[in-house]
Amino acid sequence: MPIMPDADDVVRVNDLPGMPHSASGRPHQRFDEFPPEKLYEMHARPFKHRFHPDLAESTIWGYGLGPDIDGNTFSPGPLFKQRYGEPIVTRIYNDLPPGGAPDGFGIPEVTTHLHNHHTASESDGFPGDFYPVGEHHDHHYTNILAGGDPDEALNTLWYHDHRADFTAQNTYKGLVGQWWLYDEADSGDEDDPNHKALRLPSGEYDVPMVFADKTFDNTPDHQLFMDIFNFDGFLGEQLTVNGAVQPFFEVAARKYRFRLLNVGPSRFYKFALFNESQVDDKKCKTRRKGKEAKKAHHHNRGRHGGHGAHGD
Ligand SMILES: [Cu+2]
Repeated sequence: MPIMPDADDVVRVNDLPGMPHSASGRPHQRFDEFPPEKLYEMHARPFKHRFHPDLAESTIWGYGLGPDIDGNTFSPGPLFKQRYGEPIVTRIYNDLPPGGAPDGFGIPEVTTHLHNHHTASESDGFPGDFYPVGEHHDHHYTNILAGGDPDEALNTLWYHDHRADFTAQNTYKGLVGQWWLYDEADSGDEDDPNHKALRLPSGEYDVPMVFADKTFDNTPDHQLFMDIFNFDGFLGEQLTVNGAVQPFFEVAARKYRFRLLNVGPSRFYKFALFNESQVDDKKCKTRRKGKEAKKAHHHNRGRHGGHGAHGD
């Protein structure tokens, strides 16, 4: 199973000239009161992504930085690990293809919402705040508790394109990512000596999983397909996790934290964990099928600099 790269490693920058820039023209509130301690720059842009070793590369949309477009653009996007009390700014450029994509879905206008985060309106990725190709917007995340209330603490968040009427298409095309927020309790350190810390599994044992169902078309290069006229809820034929079709993840015999995120477009999931010594015959069959598939999927592991828990 691929693991998304840490945003600090792939999209963190030292300077954002002209900060804070507002694509909507509305000024940033209380910017000077919460000066950013970390800066990020991401470009929403097309790149080539392989969902499965048996599939050709699909051109989808993701977030990245730098001239190596296919090597440094990601979907799901870079994984943000932030902390309460540390304001940041993320600048997002719209580098999508003018006129859109030839596959008939997705619109090259963006506005990026950090889902559930307590964000000032001009940084919140409001659906109507979309901007065209070539423009950029600075999202100022103060990372303070709403009303100073510790019960308002949020920890597992995600960001996604939010363009009015095209959110499903643009997110299906890849404009999604996970965004974590630590605090004193959920501190990101399982050995934290602080008695208030939950000491949840951390590091490589704290695992993002972005679930998305996708359909690939019948052309020789198997591009991503979406039926945009299905308003009852389009369902993809293949299940992907972190951008790979049915990947495997080898685990150590210890506690893990799995951060399960369903990014749609429409499917419901029922998740279960079970011990292989306890499965009945029917489930064993499913599992055997999985084992055969494992060989084919093997090199799906470790993409994006990912890791298996052991020896991978
Ligand atoms: Cu959302």
